[in-house]
Amino acid sequence: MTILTDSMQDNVERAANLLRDAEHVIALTGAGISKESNVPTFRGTDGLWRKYNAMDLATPQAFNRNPDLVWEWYAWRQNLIASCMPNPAHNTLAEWERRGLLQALITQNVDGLHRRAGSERVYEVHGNIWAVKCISCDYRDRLHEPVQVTPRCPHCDELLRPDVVWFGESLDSELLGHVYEELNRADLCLVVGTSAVVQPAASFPLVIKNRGGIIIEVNVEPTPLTGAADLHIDGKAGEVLPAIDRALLSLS
Ligand code: BJW
Ligand code: ZN
Repeated sequence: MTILTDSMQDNVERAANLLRDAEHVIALTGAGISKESNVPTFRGTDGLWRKYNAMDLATPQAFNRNPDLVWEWYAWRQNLIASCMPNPAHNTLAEWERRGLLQALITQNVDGLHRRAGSERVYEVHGNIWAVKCISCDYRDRLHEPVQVTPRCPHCDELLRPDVVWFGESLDSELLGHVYEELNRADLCLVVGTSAVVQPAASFPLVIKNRGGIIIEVNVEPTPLTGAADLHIDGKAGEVLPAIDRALLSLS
């Protein structure tokens, strides 16, 4: 178990009190929650965008230009993610859902680690790395292993693409409708491991804040949301979330 500094422990206890008193808690997670599972983040010192240009890989234009290159990158990430396991931060959120403390989990991550940890009320707003869809017809499927060659549609023979949301693409409108229902019900948003720069997800917590709700942010760095947060806990998700859980258990 990690030993926390006094100020960190104070913040952890404040978070536990806020969570205990809230009525409808939701979480928004980003790549930072999976960092301790060894899934690379996008931004930051060893983030994916340091090595690769987002515009060469995560846009529909990039896929039209060079589908093999884009698939090569996704296949590399699928291989990497297949060998990763959920960490104590994913596990804590799953446990809070089972205990009725967490009503919904909105994630920008495509790695599927929240579901693997046991979370069920998960909204994967940027899609899932194991999902594919045809660029021409309505065909969709789930992969069971990393792709080896650029896959094609069994119905129309056009290219299949990863069913994820690239820059310039809209998020699924039905899913977004459910997300906004949650945002409009929630009185506390726990924001974990996101740089909060990619819209519209970065603004989700502000919907709650603007209705008088609370934002608790857990991140190893400040973000554009930090100013709006009622509490920023500067620490690793895999250490802070289990610490909040211990504090919650000692309250009850
Ligand atoms: C730890 C930690 C530890 C590390 N513990 N913490 C308004 C203004 C300007 C631009 C726009 C705008 N509205 C829309 C746009 C355009 C664009 C956008 O937001 N651009 C900005 C970058 C400026 N948005 C879009 O295009 C979106 N679509 C859209 O808005 O549609 C409507 C529309 C259409 C056309 C025109 C205009 C509007 C779609 C966005 C899709 C993003 N897709 C990606 C790829 C997904 C597929 C894949 O994974 O391959 O999603 S990009 C990438 O960024 C990925 C992530 O989900 C997303 C967010 O990243 P995240 O999770 O925050 O990760 P990092 O790496 O940025 O941060 C990690 C954090 O963890 C850091 O803070 C660390 O400190 C922290 N950390 N270790 C705790 N152990
Ligand atoms: Zn097709």
